[in-house]
Amino acid sequence: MSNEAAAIGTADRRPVHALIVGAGLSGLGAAIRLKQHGFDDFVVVERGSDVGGTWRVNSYPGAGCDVPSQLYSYSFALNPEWSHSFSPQPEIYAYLRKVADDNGIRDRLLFDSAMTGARWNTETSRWDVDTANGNFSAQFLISGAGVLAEPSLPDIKGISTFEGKIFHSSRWDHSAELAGKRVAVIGTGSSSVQIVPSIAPEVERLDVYQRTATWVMPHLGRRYTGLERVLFKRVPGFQRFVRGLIYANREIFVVFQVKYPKLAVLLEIVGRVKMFLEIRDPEKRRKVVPTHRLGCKRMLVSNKFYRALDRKNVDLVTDGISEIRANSIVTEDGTEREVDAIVLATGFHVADSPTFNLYTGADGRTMAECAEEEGPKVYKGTTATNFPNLFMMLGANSGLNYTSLIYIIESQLNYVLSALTRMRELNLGTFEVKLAALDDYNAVIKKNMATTVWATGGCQSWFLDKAGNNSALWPDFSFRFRNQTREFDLTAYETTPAVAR
Ligand code: N01
Repeated sequence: MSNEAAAIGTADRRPVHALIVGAGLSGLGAAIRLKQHGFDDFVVVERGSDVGGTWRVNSYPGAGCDVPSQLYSYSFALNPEWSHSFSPQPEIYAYLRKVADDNGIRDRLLFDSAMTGARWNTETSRWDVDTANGNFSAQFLISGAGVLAEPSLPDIKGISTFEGKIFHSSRWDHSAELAGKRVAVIGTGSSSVQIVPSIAPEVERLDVYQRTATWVMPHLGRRYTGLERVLFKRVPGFQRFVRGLIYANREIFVVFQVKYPKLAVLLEIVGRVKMFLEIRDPEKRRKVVPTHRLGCKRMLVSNKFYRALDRKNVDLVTDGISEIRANSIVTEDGTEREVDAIVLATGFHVADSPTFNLYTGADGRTMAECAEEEGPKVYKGTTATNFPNLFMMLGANSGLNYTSLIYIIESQLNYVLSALTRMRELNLGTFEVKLAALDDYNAVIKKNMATTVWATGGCQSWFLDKAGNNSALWPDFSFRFRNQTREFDLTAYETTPAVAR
């Protein structure tokens, strides 16, 4: 630590130029890009005991990525070794561990170091960050805490009285023996469609509790041939070329979801044919027909889910759950079904993530309080008024549901690096986005959002916040997000000079 750095921190706070929260896709990427660009004075605090974030914790049976493998890697670390065109979770987790090793950032990672609070200190113009493993004074804070990281547990009467195993999909209890048992899965989202076919053949009985039917599309995954892997490895540019083609192909979904949602009817035909071909039981087939436009909820992708539902040992329950008892689930029609274990595939807190309580801005309000009072307002998905020198990875309206989030993360990292470089060149100490710039930006987002399938498709989804606004997704082509984050647009910000210390 330099003398200058030591002078900036207080007695119990370690001074750092940048502190990164989380060692998932965002935090790991941020650490590597900072190091590559010579911003060497940073630490990464991670609540878990390894890198990987969502790809470390989501270890449920069948976990995998429904975005093509070729897009699911950093642009600076393509992986010619993917075994399949859509990767299983263990491979993605292994890839992220390897990326951490190959890029020499392990010495910056502080594991078992949950961030417990970050407060903007108006006197030092720095972030006071408390963690389970020491306290820091950081000039810049990069939050990579994750969007789908905080499990949403259903508030069902009697749930705490259940005596069997009960756990959330993202906190899979690997000690729970499900083979030969009566199991319930609550929820039919992206996690459930991977879990249900994986456990259905081994359990005695499986009750799948569906609140809302969602469109399921064919899974186009396959194993890569040896030749393809050799080409990826040995032919310069080949893998990047394939990646480019797949990227362009995925952007077509923007046409269905954002530009002309009515066209989604064409894809719904595919969904209907799939129901017909994969479910023989007419009653079950009737129950899986969605009542919303395709894309309104995140489209599901599976060739196994409907077939699993069609099994004799699987029941698709669409009556609402009224109560959970010591050994059973009771539905609103009065039926009681005995179960030994319950899997809660019930999604995550997104717009209402408890993480937002941890960040306290310049006026003393937390991010959660600001969002409650004004709605989650973020500029270019990354910065916010009242939170100087904070970069939020995957902040409001930067999410994508049809292509790789790594593309957005890398766009944001371009913005972060451009900001840090400009600040250093101009000898600036702080930045804070101007309210006018923030409002203008969000007015455009709101306008673009109005005609999307997420707003007009007739469904509830985790994309929407309490007020019914979609604060999760980016309503345009992903390359437009990339374009707007190429350079740090200093004119949109209030800045202050660096203080000589
Ligand atoms: O969660 P979800 P998920 N009683 O919120 C139901 C990503 N992901 O973990 O639709 C009964 O989608 C709820 O019902 P309803 C991906 O972005 C990616 O499956 O609200 N049911 C719904 O069916 C995805 O979108 C991959 O009516 C209740 C389900 O639980 C996101 O993670 C793989 C209930 C929750 O579905 C979240 O997916 C997996 C209640 N009280 C996940 N509460 C990839 O492959 C909720 N539900 C990249």
